[in-house]
Amino acid sequence: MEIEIIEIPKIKDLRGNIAVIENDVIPFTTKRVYYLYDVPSDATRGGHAHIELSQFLIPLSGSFDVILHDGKEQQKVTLNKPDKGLLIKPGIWRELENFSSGAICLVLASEVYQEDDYIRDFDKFVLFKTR
Ligand code: T46
Repeated sequence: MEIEIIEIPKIKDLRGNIAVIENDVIPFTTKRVYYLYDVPSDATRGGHAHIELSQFLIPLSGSFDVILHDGKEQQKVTLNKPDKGLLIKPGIWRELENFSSGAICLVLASEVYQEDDYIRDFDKFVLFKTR
């Protein structure tokens, strides 16, 4: 499985950095933005896949691990740089864990929230992938 890390273009000067997501930096138009914060270090978020939704996860602050499963293979990636985000396409199971103190995960999503786009049962996900 390919882990799709996208580097966000940035403008650096002595006052600090600006990272900008526009045009074709990510391969979808953002319809929703949300963020995870104040996540306890022993908590796990995610634990589902999406049928249609694409998302782009950015570690605005701190770090966390994302475990991805494509129905056959599992891989783990640590996000810890605010100018490097993770693209998660539809049909990928994801779990987020090991949040550092103060970590913030910003998510750009291709669709508004729809509960019927979620597969929240791993066995159903594996079945979905074999269809
Ligand atoms: C994902 C990971 C990274 C809403 O009403 N609107 C929203 O936009 C979102 C994201 C959630 N919710 C409600 C649905 C649940 O009642 O908030 C509650 C918690 O959502 P969930 O358990 O799905 O949260 P996470 O952190 O496990 O998953 C979220 C996203 O839902 C998911 O798409 O990939 O963050």
